Amino acid sequence: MIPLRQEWPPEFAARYRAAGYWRGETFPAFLRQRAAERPGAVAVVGGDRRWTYAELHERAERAAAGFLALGLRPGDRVVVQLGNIPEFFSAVFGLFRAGLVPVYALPAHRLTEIAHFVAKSEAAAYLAAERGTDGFDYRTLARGLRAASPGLRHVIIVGDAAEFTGFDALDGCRAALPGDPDPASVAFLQISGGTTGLSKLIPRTHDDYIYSFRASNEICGVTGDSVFLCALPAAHNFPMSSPGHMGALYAGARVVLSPVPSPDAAFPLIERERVTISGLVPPLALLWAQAAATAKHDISSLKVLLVGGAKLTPEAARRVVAALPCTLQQVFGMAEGLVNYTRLNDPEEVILETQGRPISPDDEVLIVDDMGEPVPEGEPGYLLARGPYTIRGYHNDEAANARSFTPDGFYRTGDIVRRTPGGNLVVQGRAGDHINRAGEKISAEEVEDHLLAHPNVFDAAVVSIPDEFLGERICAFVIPQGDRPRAVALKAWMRTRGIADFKVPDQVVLVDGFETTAAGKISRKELRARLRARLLAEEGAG
Ligand code: OOB
Repeated sequence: MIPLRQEWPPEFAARYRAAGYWRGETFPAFLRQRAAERPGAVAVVGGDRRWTYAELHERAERAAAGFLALGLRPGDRVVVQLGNIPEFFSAVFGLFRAGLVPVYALPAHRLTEIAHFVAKSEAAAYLAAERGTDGFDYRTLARGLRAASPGLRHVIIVGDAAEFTGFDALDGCRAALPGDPDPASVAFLQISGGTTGLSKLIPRTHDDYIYSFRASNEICGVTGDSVFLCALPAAHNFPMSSPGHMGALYAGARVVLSPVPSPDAAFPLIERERVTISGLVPPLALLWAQAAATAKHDISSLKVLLVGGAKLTPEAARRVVAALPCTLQQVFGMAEGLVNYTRLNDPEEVILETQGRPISPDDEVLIVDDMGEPVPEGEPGYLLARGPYTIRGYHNDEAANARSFTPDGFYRTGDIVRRTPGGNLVVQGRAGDHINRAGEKISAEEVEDHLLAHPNVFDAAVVSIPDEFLGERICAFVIPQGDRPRAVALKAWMRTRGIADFKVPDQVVLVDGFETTAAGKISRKELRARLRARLLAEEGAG
């Protein structure tokens, strides 16, 4: 199998190499190096397990040999659905070592989504844990997946594997392991928060991704003495690379896994492990801030808290800063690439009121109007990005690529931003019709398509509604047909669709019809905007 590539034009690739961003490093090589340099240092802590760098390296080697012994071949894609457990790391570093390509699913994803990732990536295997923290049995999902995905050759399970292959028993011939992968090849596929329809797959190379977290380490102050608490799902791009668990492992630091992000789970770990840095989405940061006031645990070791994934308002930022004993660092990033940070020594107003500035001197950021022309400095516009760790295209999706990239290779982020005189970005909104629910991006169209499959739904329009806690919540306007469905029943039915729970509408409003203009049909986008405005006006009045 030919390694997947992500193509930057040769003159860009040459520039990024010459500037020292792309250094030819790879995931297997850096883990091997850390294991050689600091074999006895603790790399990963999860539950009562503490793996040193030597042990993590050894486990990854064994898993890699085991994957190949099963018949998987370098270049094959493997959908990985693991929560915050140490095996996340032995599995993905094992895959990297064997030249296999992880496709990162979230623990919350269900059969419909996993089957889509398997189909889109043409995955040869699915790797999951027996159960999640919520008790969900992924072996049941795997059985459905087998039926839905004829191309899938293996199911590998961490824990009790039932009829599937057990991850812990994997082993094989070390001599069969390949050399280090091409640094320019695709290391893994990340999942996009779909703006239109289903999630797209984001190919990231060793070169580009390692640059992004190596540079993030510098900006966030991560060194070999840091202790990173991974409280968000490890498969998310934010806790993976900003600077994330991968940044921490690159630095030779310690990664502590919290099974869930609540203060109840996280604070005792911060105290016990003397955690120095973590990252949260805004609703959780507020929850931590609230809990800190009455916390029994000593969280004074925490030096930096990154907050991103959704907009942190200045007011919320002030609350976080007042309540937590650390420096707030805002991060505005995307799995497609571009990441902005406020800097640790920025003036307070920058930290509270902006989402920071790009990682790299070679990040090219344009803020443009509807016609694609740059807006006057300081005015809001659509953010376009190009640079040494921003992709040039999605995996296997020409239609999305035509929409999402300009002819000269800028990624259309869909975010509306303005730039302050100091060069920092402030996120003001977005162009697309997705809902940012506590950092999870949900496509309105995807949720509408599910609703339309219900026999008593004639039409549906899904919109985001501002929510005090979540930032935004999902509201579905539904025109019924036949028996009028009840909102609770519709929500319960959505839960049977094999989708992540965070996509189930928080609110269902039954309506008699959707207004049309005098001229007839209006666009979905316009319709969603009008329905949202009407509901907000009614709520405001009521
Ligand atoms: C992160 O990545 P994704 O791919 O889940 O979502 C990207 C989108 C951005 O385009 C933007 O709409 C929104 O999430 N976003 C923010 C934000 N950070 C992300 N909107 C407002 N303020 C922020 N601070 O969410 C992600 C990836 C890497 C680092 C951090 C977040």
